[in-house]
Amino acid sequence: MSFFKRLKDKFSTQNDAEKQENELEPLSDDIEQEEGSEQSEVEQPEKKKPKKLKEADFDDDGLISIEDFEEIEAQQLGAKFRAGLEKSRENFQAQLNNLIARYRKVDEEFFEALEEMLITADVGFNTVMQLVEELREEAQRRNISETEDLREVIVEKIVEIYHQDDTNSEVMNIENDGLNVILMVGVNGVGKTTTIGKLAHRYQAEGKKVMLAAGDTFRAGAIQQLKVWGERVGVDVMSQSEGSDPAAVMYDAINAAKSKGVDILICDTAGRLQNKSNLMNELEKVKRVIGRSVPEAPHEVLLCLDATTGQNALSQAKSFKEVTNVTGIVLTKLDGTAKGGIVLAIRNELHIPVKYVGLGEKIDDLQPFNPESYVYGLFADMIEQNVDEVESSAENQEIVENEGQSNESK
Ligand SMILES: Nc1nc2c(ncn2[C@@H]2O[C@H](COP(=O)(O)OP(=O)(O)OP(=O)(O)O)[C@@H](O)[C@H]2O)c(=O)[nH]1
Ligand SMILES: [Mg+2]
Repeated sequence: MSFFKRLKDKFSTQNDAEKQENELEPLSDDIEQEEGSEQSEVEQPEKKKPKKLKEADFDDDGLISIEDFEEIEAQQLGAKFRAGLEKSRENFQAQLNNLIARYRKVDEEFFEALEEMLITADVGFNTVMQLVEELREEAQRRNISETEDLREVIVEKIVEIYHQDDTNSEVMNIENDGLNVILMVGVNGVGKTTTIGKLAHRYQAEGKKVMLAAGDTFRAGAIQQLKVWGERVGVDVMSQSEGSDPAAVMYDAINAAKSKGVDILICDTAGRLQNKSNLMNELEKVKRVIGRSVPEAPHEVLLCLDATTGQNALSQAKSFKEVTNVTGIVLTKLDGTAKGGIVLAIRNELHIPVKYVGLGEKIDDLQPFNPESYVYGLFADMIEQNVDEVESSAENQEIVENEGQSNESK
């Protein structure tokens, strides 16, 4: 199965939407259909299983199969990435179509133009050089001479290049027993507090007991903002007054979390400038206090980066990496940029995994990062169109062959 077909089958709800539309036809049509059922059965094209579950999909205990569950989950993820990456997709698809139309033959000029396109989309210089070098080799190895035939290889290579550096995984280091502590860090306004709210919502939905710690005692209104998220999600927020020592807030919060049997404590921190050494030192103090109370903690130090700041996000990450052991990146506001390539730059140039991406402001707009759903979001229309074209040309080929055979037998 081709790479594009696999992505389409996994993430697309295209066929389901059609099916659901059909299901919403007025009742009278159903009756009509029943009358002429023989004919309509013949005409029904083969469609993918609907996302809407039928009674038969549930077993005696009212549960659905793991396969159905995984299928629905992948489709929902695909739809989220598709919606969140709309701006980037419009940009990436238009640029790539343009390049393919302008340079029909695969040659050095095409590769140079592709390099330029990817660098402009924030993919990062070193990553682009590596990606395009591998494309050159692949094109030569597979004897691809038309740029049109490179579409799928380009998208496939993006996923490969992401996986290449797989020493760190996207999976969160969360243990099932005992208290887990997540520390959220980053500069002002990148989305730390919002991400904490969304993350609390996710974990709570998974059945975890969650608590929040209002460690941003610096900015006026920050404690209140976290409390609002706490109320929205329905979790406790531990706080002290504005201006108090963040390390003391964390210390108290950890004790409270332990006594209440909390599974996951998520700690907010003040937005800090990467060049302010006192603020960066304060972060180390917070980390030390957390580590003293729970030896394995913090289990995750998540650095929030705002995707719309492009290459600046990379330099922020480098500074934070110097003072604290960042275990993962949350790339926020990916919905707000047309330069979604920043994900690849972060992964390849910083060697820190992107664990979550923010695809909007709503509570369920934080999604675990996965390179396949990401490239699907970046190229969904192109992927679907390409698969449809290949399928219809295969069908036409079959018709021609069948006609040829029946003519021969005549
Ligand atoms: N579109 C979009 N907006 C987001 C996303 N994440 C956060 N925001 C918005 O970004 C703004 C800043 O978010 P905060 O969570 O307050 O950022 P912060 O890092 O806590 O800011 P400080 O506390 O000032 O350091 C808010 O308006 C959020 O709604 C996202 O994924 N997409
Ligand atoms: Mg905040």
